[in-house]
Amino acid sequence: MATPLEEWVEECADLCKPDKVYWCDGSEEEACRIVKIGMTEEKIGDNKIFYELDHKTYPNSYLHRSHPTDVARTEHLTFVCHPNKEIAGPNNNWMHPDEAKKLLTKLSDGCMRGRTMYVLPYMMGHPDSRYAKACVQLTDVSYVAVSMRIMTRMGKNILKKIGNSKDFVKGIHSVGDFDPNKRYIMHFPDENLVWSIGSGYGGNALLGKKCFSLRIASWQGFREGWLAEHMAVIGVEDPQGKVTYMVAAMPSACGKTNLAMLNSALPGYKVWTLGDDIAWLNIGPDGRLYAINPEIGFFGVAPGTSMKTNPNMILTLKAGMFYPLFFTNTALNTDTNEPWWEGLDGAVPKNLLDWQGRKYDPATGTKAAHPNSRFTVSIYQCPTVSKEFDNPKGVPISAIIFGGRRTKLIPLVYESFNWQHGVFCGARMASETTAATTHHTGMLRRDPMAMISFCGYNMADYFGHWLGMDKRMKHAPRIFCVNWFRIDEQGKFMWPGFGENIRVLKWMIDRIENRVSAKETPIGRVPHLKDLEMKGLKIPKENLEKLFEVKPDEWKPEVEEMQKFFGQFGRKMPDGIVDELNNLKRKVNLA
Ligand code: GTP
Ligand code: SPV
Ligand code: MN
Repeated sequence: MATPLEEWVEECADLCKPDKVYWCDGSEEEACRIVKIGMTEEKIGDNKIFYELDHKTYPNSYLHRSHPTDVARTEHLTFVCHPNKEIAGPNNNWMHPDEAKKLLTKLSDGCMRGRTMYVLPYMMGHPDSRYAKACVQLTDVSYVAVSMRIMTRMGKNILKKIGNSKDFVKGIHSVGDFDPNKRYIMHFPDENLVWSIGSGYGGNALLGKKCFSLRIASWQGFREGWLAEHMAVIGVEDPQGKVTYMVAAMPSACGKTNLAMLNSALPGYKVWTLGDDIAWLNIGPDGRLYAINPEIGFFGVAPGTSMKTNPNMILTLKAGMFYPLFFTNTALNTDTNEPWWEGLDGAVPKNLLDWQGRKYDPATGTKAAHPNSRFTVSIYQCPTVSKEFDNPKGVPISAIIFGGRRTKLIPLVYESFNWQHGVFCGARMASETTAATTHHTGMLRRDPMAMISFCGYNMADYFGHWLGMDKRMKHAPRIFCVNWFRIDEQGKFMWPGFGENIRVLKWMIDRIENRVSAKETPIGRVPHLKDLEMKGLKIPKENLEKLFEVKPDEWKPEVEEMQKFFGQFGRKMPDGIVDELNNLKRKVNLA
């Protein structure tokens, strides 16, 4: 008798009609074999799937060039298919599940002809964790099959775990013919199913990541009393050796990976890495909020990564402990056979191929690496990985940080007055868009909790769920907001960022430990300058003051924008948020 899993795989194979079906065991030997297939047999246009890079400087590494139209998540082609539109909310594209399935069935008929269908059993979360979920993804491309091995706990032991049960998360993925007109990323939350066709890129194709661990898991969390969030998870160790765990929600390409691997500029302080993109937050038996990172890899932004900005990441990329490591859409230095991207240390190499494999001429003013070029690498290679990383219980969280990319207005750091106000601070977040999605970059967009692209249900209900967490926790974390991206009149960053951000984290710890007071402003509490450890950093006092300035008049248009955004949700908006908005309006003289 076939198991429910075997039946499902067979059904999908009947529809997609691959030449072969191959069940992955997740071993290193298998990964080597699949990478070889990608280097020799498989192609995207004229490009092979993988090119071997120099293994002396970047051990186990390969370059992947995606289809040129397939370089980022495509939010306009992403749908959340609840049985009714109201559940999906104005924050999601919606299609009725029957209609979506009809469309996908048509597009998938024979889509894997001539290809192999890889069956990938994997776990999001540590298999011993009660919060972990067993999943199976199907895919027809080696890049995705092996990327899933880097990003998730993949292996045949998961098949045993699933056994005869129907309780596993399903993912169907095919690159189809990469036609953006036939590209869809569809979610069926009530069936724990993600179905994606036409894209091989990151969040569109590694279905355990954004699709399951955020969009579907956020819906599960809503119904089961937990939170699935777009957050980094870190432990900050102070000079006495005490570790304070924090999570940080920041939109795509706004600093989570860099924060997760922060190399402290303050002696005695150290940041331990637990996650750089996704956190699942559960209330533990002791009433505290616990975080696990369901992933085991980084799919990180390459441009801007250097020994100066993020030395721990450069060391991770060169560590060579785990097979393999991918660079996607970076440039290639043909003299050394090494990957290259804008912002990497040293001079621009003379002989570069750009991300599409064409000879690069800097005189054209274009970038050699795609701005959303990325690396895929195991977290176990990270020199700062926390010893708690594999703890199935997760780590107890003392602070929640919300941070956007704002060139103006938003202070470097402020603390919320209480939980409800903190949730409002998250809900009113906005950020300038980046290359992580196929939008225009640099436009201000409302992005509550950095989840606008990932909340798999009506965001008004999501806000209500956040507000309600407070009553169920005995020790709620403090909520802070940060902005590393303020610029001055000359267009230069006013705060040096990266390793210097530890000064901001230290202030948070001092607040949590009740060691310092803070200055009340209409939007929250900002530091007294004397409480910010500035030793070793020269920033003129006027600039520092500017980083914490809150002028009610400047906030008026911002508050009007928030109100407009919240307005979309109509009467569904929870009272707690409406009350906080009204308070703020009064404080900036708008009411
Ligand atoms: P996703 O993987 O898309 O979710 O992004 P992320 O939030 O992990 O962003 P990441 O840390 O990769 O940073 C994206 C970009 O922001 C990179 O180009 C970084 O160099 C830049 N960045 C990160 N932290 C800072 C900072 O403190 N200051 C400044 N100025 N730039 C930063
Ligand atoms: C993001 O865009 O937030 C990412 C990259 O982390 S992707 O996996 O493509 O979503
Ligand atoms: Mn992300």
